[in-house]
Formats: sequence, structure tokens, C-alpha cells
Amino acid sequence: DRLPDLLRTMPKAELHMHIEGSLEPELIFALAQRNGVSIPYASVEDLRRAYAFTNLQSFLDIYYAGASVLIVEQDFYDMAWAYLERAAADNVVRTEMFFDPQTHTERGVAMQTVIDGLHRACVDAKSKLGVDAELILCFLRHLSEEDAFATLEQALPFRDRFIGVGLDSSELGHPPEKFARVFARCRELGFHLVAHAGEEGPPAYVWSALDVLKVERIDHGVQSTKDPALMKRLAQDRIPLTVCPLSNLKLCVFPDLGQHNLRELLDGGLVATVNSDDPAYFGGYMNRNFTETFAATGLTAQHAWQLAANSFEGSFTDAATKRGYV
Ligand code: ES4
Ligand code: ZN
Repeated sequence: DRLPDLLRTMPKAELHMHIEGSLEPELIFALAQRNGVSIPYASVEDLRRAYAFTNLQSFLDIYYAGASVLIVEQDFYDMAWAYLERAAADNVVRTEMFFDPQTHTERGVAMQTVIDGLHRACVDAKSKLGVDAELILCFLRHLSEEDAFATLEQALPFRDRFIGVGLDSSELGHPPEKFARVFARCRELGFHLVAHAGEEGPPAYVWSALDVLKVERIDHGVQSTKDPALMKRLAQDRIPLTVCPLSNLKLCVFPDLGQHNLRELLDGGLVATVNSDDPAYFGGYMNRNFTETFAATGLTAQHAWQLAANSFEGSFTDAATKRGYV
């Protein structure tokens, strides 16, 4: 069976990966030691044992704790570089990496420190790995819109170093419309717009991400299959869904991978893509997401080709570069 080889070797774009979620337990411990930060886990194994999540919130609590070891510019560089090497090994030729500045600025780390380290890794990725890497700034939806505006203000001196903004963290109780004004401002500023919606939240959150925030892509969106009118809208407007199968499995969005609805999304004509979300926490980088999902759901080589094409169609690469990929 040559399908796994096709999945591994085909060039692909990753459109949904939180860089703080690529922090492996070994690097968390190394950075904790380097920076003299104490973490409430005795060992790498002890930390890994805590990765038994029941829903999104149970994961986010540990994810924010892990990010607390990031202090200086080199830490952000080292984290991003480790991910970019893994991405290159999986034949990811384009990646649009999310970062959560509020997780760091709230601890007294300067916006410039965060962006300098991540951006330097993106520059090196192009020259040393041949990976085209860009950044998307995410607002934390459990915080206020006022906080998001303050974060945008702090980031604007570095506006040429990120291509878009997104919305992540705790979905339920924090609908997209909570961020209507800050997204309108980001739109005026010319940023690309994306938002997590329909991961755990209802189809109504996907509708409001589209109609109120006016996002160009939906992150996750797997709950959309519950609303036929929404499925029609997503297909007609060719709105990409950045699906993360191993994330959905680990956060109990689906009881097992065999019941994941990726096939339903693809066969319904939606621009669905496969992504790793938080690879250090969810048990796999890009190629593992592809191989495990295909093995569990019986997707075909035709689906593989479609997913690779969708990843480039959905990317924010300029049109000329996009033609070079497909
Ligand atoms: C996230 Cl899986 C997921 N959902 C929402 N926000 C996030 N931040 C990092 N991973
Ligand atoms: Zn995500």
C-alpha cells in the first residue's frame, strides 16, 4: 500500500498550528532550567502523563502553563525553529503559524521579544529549510475585546511581520461577535482574518465568524455538518476549513478517528484541509495527522490530492507563488 508514502511525500501547506502548541515537554524542561522558571511537574514523563484531556479547556490550562517558560527572544526562536524543522521533514512547504501574544505580554514579556524571535526563525526557515513561513496573531477570546485592541496597538509597530489575525482559546461562551469591532479595525488595516469556530461551539458561531467578523477561513469548523444551510454556504463561497483530526480526537470532539467527519466535509465539496493544531500536545505533526486519519477513515489517494490542493488554495500565499505550488 503506497498511500502512506504519498501522504508523507506530497508537498503541503499547514494553515492551523499554534506555535506555543509545538513546545515539546523536553524543550519545556530545558527552557525552565535555562530561565530559572519553576513548573509544577517533576519530569518530562510526569508532564506527558498530564496530557489526558477531556475537552478544550482541560487542554488550554496545561498549554498556558507550558508557555510560561518562554522569556527571552532566543526561547521564541528555539521553539519556532524546532517546529519548522519538523514541518520541513513532513514536506510542509508553506506554514501560517499562529501565535498568542497575550499569553506572554500578560507575564511581562515584551511584544517585540515575542515577534523578533518568531520572525527570525521564519526568515531562517526560508533560507535554510526552503519552508515559506508566515505569522498570524491570535487574540485570546476568553479575554475582553478591549484587551484585544490593546494587543493590536502593541503589535502595530511590527505589522509587516504578521499577515493576519485570528481568534482562539475557550470557544463556548465567547462567540465571535464579542470581537466585531477589533476585527473590523484589522480588516481596515488590511490584515487577513481567520477565527476558530465550530470546534466545540455551535454552527451559529461559524455563521457569525463569517457574517460579523468577515473571516476568510474557519479554523476547525467541524460542527458545521450539523447545519445543511451552513454547509451550502461554505461550499459555495469556498471558505476553507482548517481541520485538525488528532486535536479533535485528543479533545474528545469525536470519540475515535474512524468517526471523524473529514470525509463528509470533502465529499460535500468543502475546501477542507488537514493540520496539526498543537502537535506537541496532540500526538503528531502534519504527516501523522494525514496517515492516522486516512488509516482510520478509508480516505483515498484522490482525497489526498484534494487535501494538498485545498491547503494551497486556502493559504494566504500570493497568487504567483500559489501557481508555483499547484
Ligand atoms: C487551541 Cl485546539 C485550540 N482551540 C482553541 N484555541 C487554541 N489555542 C491553542 N490550541
Ligand atoms: Zn487551533
